[in-house]
Amino acid sequence: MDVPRTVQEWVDDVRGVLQPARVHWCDGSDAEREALEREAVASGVLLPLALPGSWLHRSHPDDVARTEHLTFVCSRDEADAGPTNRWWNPVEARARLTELFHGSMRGRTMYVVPFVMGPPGSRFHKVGVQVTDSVYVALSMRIMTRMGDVAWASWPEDGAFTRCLHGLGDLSPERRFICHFPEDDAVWSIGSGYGGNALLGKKCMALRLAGVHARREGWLAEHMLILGVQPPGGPVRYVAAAFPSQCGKTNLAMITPPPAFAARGWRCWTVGDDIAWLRPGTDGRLWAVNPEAGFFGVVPGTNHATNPAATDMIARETLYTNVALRPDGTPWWEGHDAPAVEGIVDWRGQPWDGRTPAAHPNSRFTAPARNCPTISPSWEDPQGVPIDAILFGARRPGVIPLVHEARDWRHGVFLGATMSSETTAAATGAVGVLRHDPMAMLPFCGYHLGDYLSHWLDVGDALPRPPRIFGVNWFRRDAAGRFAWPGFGENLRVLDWILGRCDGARAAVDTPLGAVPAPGALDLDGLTLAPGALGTLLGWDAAELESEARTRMAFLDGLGPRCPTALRAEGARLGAAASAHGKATIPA
Ligand code: GTP
Ligand code: SPV
Ligand code: MN
Repeated sequence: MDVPRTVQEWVDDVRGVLQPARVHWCDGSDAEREALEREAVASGVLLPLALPGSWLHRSHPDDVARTEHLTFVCSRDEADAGPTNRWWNPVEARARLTELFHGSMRGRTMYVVPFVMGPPGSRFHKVGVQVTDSVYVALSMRIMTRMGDVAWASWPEDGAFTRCLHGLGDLSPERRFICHFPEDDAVWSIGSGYGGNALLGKKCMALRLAGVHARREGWLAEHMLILGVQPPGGPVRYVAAAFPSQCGKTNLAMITPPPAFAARGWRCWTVGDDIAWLRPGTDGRLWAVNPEAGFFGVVPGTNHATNPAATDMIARETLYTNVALRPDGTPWWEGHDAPAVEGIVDWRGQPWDGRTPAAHPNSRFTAPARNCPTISPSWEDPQGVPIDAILFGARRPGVIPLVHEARDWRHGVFLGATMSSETTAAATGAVGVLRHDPMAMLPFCGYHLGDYLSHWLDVGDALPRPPRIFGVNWFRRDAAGRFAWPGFGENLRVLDWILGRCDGARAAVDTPLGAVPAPGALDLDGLTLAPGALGTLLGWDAAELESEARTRMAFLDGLGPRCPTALRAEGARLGAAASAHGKATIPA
């Protein structure tokens, strides 16, 4: 297959600036993977692990998470980036980054990585080409995307591709920039080798830039997992769920039914764990694909009790980043199945002191989707899968119930648009700070957030059979500060209620925020909750919700005049409903 001339010309251009010693065009073959792995071991970028086909990469200690304050939307008009993005004039951004890129690959290899996002040949797929000087990034792109010659074979007739320029630079956070050029369908990233900053097909292309296309073309590019849930004897039903980074997407996407449900024959199927592209189908429903081909998941906390599917998946052909190493050459982390042993080397490569985390809290696995034991037979279906319910979830120690249901699409968009969640180690900065994160897209929306929310309303208006929308919160805490809900596999109980609601078959009671399970409507067979836990999980307090309504309104006001008035009306309705209810609490 010939390389398209537009690609050849672009690669020649950037090569002139970067001045690498060598250029390697990736073909995606196994022989190439083996050669790149050998090269990476020789240069100290990868250490072999005592797990089949698996490697450890230790990043620069200042380069362990996304850096949102260094991530820019470089639209021509500043107003198009909106109040929640950092904007940089595209001409100035290009000039500054060209300086940094200039000669930055001298003496090094420049990898040209063609890739496809979405099932090749489907109406969902998009192609990109990433240039990088990181062999770790090239190998990661091979797992996370359909990489190599398959891209040339899937080249679109209009020749449109995303130009992804990536360089490690000097890895200094002072000279680290991740710039998006929506008008040119391009990303330039320098100074970081970390996932979301460096695997440009992922957040940069499949969310920030794809979102701009999606708005124009009437579809949605979202920070969502896609999960198939199969009740006993029934067909598979699909849900899509948006939770902020490190708030449980991968774990829910790979959920294992709890024993009481498994015994009755429930099955769950993984379609995607981080990004969903959703389009209206001819049947009036919303259909979703996972544009990725692998999982870039949080390692700490992964074990056979929390996530057996991921635990099995990452026992082979896995690229680990910033985990600890045991003397037998196997990886270890906080929350591993096995207890710590003598002689652990921490994520920095130092003897572990036993006081600080051995694995970085944002240490990650990169593993191919095909190795996931729960991967759905439909995960590469070019049509996607039809979505029955959309979930918006957040990390909220208080106020927000375990589950609540929106009255309709508009109310659901309000619930998603105004959700907030505690920050996590997935991005640099303070952890545990409550912030608004609309649809879990605050860091990933590549255009004006007000326009994005209008687009959500428009998509719903055009859908004859829209999914129902729910809010969930696995992270509510009791008076002693413990999680009131066991989470993980037990979350299937909530999905069961949600699907029941979609069928009109489960009871609910209204609260100002939305409908919650009526007493007895949540299937708790085989689960013992602490006394009072259900009250904590489903109860509500009028004063708390009034205050919640005020914060949500203030957030919408901050978006300015481009924020849809329909959402403000929902905010006002929430405030009024909360004050009208006085001090009511749902008896659980
Ligand atoms: P990103 O890859 O950053 O987008 O994260 P994610 O949304 O996929 O989150 P992930 O599933 O990796 O979970 C993040 C953290 O939340 C891990 O430490 C999990 O152990 C924890 N977690 C996930 N699900 C649950 C749950 O149901 N309850 C509790 N208490 N913790 C959970
Ligand atoms: C997230 O932070 O939401 C992730 C990891 O999924 S990254 O790919 O770095 O964005
Ligand atoms: Mn994510």
